[in-house]
Amino acid sequence: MTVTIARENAIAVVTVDNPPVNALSQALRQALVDAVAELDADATVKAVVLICAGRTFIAGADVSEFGKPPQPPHLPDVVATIEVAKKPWVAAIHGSALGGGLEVALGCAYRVAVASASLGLPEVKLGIIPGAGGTVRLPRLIGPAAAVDLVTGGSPVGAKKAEGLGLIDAVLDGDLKAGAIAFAENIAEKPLPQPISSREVAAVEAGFWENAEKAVAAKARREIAPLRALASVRKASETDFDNAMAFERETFLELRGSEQAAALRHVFFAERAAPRPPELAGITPRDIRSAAVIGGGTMGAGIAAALRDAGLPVVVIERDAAAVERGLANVRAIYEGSVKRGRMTQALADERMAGVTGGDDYGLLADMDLVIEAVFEDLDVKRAVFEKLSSVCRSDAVLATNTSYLDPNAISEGVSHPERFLGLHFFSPAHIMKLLEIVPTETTAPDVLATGFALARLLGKIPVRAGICDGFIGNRILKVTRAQAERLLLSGATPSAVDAAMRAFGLPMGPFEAQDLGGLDIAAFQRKAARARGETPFAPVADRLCAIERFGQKSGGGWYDYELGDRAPKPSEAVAAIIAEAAAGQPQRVWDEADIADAILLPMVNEATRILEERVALRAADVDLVKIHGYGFPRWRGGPMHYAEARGLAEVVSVLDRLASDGLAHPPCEGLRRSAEAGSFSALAK
Ligand code: 3H9
Repeated sequence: MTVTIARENAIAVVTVDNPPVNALSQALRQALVDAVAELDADATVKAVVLICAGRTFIAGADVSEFGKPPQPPHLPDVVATIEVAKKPWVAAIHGSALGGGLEVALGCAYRVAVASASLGLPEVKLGIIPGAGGTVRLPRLIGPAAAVDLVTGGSPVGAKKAEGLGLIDAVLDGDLKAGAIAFAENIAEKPLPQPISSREVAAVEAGFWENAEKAVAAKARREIAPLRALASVRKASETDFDNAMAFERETFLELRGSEQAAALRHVFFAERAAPRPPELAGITPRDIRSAAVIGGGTMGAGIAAALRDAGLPVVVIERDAAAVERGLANVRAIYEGSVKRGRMTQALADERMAGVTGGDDYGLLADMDLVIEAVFEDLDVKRAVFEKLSSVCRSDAVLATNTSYLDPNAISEGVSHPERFLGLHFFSPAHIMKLLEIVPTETTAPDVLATGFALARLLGKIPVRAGICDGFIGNRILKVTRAQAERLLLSGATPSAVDAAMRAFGLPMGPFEAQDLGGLDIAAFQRKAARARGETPFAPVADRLCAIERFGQKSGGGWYDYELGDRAPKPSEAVAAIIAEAAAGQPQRVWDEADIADAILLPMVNEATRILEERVALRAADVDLVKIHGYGFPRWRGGPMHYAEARGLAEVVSVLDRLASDGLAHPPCEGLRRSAEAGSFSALAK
C-alpha cells in the first residue's frame, strides 16, 4: 500500500509509504488523488496531515519514469487536486521535500517541518525544470528573488531558512506526527487560506530579470536548464497562473526528453549505484572507528582532513618532530581556509583540529582500524613504511596505499596479512575531490575491499573500483588526453586553440592550461620511470619544455608564458618555436573546435574501452564517474562513455578510423568495434 489513511479524532493522517524515498510513482499519484476524494467526502474530517514513512518526505518525481511517456494522473493535476481539497491539508515534512515532493507540499494549505528537514527544487541538476507548479507557486509564496535562487540553483534549504523565507509555516520540535496533528487541530476551525495559485506575485525592481539572467547564464555556462527555469519563474511573474503553468509544463516536457537531461539522469543513477556495487552485496565491511595517515604533505593532510570531517579521530605520522609539526600545520591550514571562506565556524575548525594528533612513533598505530600511506612515490620508501606497519598494527587493521602510479601488488610484497591491504587513490585536494579509486591487489580480501567502499560512503566520496595498471582508470585515460593534445600541436593546432575547444566542450580548463596549473614536472617524472621500464611515452613537446625547465605557472612559464603575479596564460613564442621544431616534416592541417574535441575525446573513449575489456573498470558508468569527479568532465555530458553512446558508437568508430588513417590516433580497439555493433558498452562490461 503506498498510502494509508488513519483518523485521529477530526484529523485524518495520510501516510505515504513508497520506499526508498517516497518518489511519486504513478501508483502514489493515483493514491493521493483518491485520498483527497475520500477525505473530501468524509464529513467527520476537519483537516488532513500528509506525512511520510521511512527516511524522508516525498523526494520528488520518480526519476526512473522519466525515460517513458508520462502516465496519468499527472503531477500538476495531483497538486491542483490537493490545493482545491475541501479540507486544509498540512504537509508534515521530515528528511527532504524535493522537486515534486515540494510541489505537493505547495499544493497543501500549510507546511510544517522538523528542524532537520530540507526543502528544495533540484530539477535543474537533472537537466529539467520543476514540472508541477514549482516555478509558478514558489514566487507567489516567497517572492520572485528567493524563488529564482531556489529554482535556478537547485540546492535545498534547511527548515529554519525555509521558515524565514515563508516557505513553511512552522518548524516543529518533538514528534512530527503529534506536532502536525496539533497544528492541524489549531487551523481546522480557521477559514481556508487563499490557495497559492490565486495569490499575486510581488513586484520586482527594474532590471531584476536582466540581472538574474546574466548571473544564471554565467554560472550555468552551457547547461540549459537553469536559464529555462529562470524563464519559467519570470513567466509566472508576468502572466496569470494558468498560462504560467502551461509554459512550465511545456518547458518541463521538452527538457525531460533532452540530451542533457538523459546525461544528468545517467550520472544521478551511476552515483547512487557506485557506493554499493552488486559484486560486494552481502559482504560485511570491517569497522573503521579510528584512522591514521602516514605522511603529512599536501595529499596526506587532505586525506587526514577528509577522515576527520567524517567524524574519525586521526593520527598523522611523520619522520621526525619537525615534519610532524609541518604535517599538522598543513591540516590546520585546510581548516583555516574553510573558516576564511565562511564554510566553517572557528569553533568547528577547532573541534576538528582537536581530533587530529601527530607523532613520529609508529607505536601510536598499535590499535588503529585503518592506516593510509601517503608518502613519496617511491617503491622502496613505501615498502619500508608497510614493513613497519606490519610489525606494529593489529593483524586485522586495514592498510592502504594512496599511490597514484606505482603497482600496489609490488608495494604489498612483504606486508604481513596481505589480505588487509588495498589501494585507496584519493584525488587532490583530498578533502574536497569526490572521487576515490579503490584498488584491490591480488591478495585483498573481499571484506577489505568492501571496507574501502564503506569508507567512501562515510567520507561522502564516490568510490570506483579500479584494477591495477599504469595510472589505474583516471590517470591512464589522462595520459591519452595529453598525448592526443600533443598530436594536435604537431599537426597544426596551437595550445590556445586546443584549450579553447575543450572549454567549449564543457571542461573547466583545457589540457595545456591544466598542465601549467598542476606542473609539468610530475608527468615528466612518471615518463622517466616509464622509460626506465622500457615503455615509450609520447610527449615530444612536453619533454622539450621540461628540458628547459618550463614546468608551468610555478616556473613562470610552461605551455604558456605568465607575467609575474598573473595567472592568465599568454601564448608563448618560445613554445611555438619548439612545437614547430617538433612538428618538422609532419603534415599540417586546419583544426576547428569540433575536430579538436573529437581528436581528444574519442581516443579517450577508445582507451576507456580497453580498460573495460581488461576489466580494470567493471562498468562504463564507472569510467564516467571517474572523469566527472576526478577530472572535471562536464556532468551534463554524462561522462565520456555516455557521451560516446549518446553520439552513436558507430560514428565514434568511423571518426577514430579516419583519425587513425591520418596517423592522429590509435585505431578503435576490438571492444569498441563490438560495442558499436551492439549499440552500447553494456555487452562489454556490466
Ligand atoms: C522532479 O521531482 C520533477 C518534478 O518537478 C516534476 C514532475 C512532473 N526517483 O540518494 P540515495 C533512489 S525531479 C527514483 O542513496 P539518501 C536511488 O536511486 C526529482 N529513485 O538516498 C536509490 O536507489 P537504490 C527531484 C530515486 O538517503 C535510493 O532511492 N528529486 C529518487 O542518501 C536511495 O537514494 C530529486 O532530485 C527519485 N527521485 O538520499 C531527489 N531519489 O537504493 C533525488 C532517490 O536502488 N534524491 N532514488 O540505489 C535525493 O536527493 C536523495 O535520494 C535523498 C535521499 C536526499 C532524497
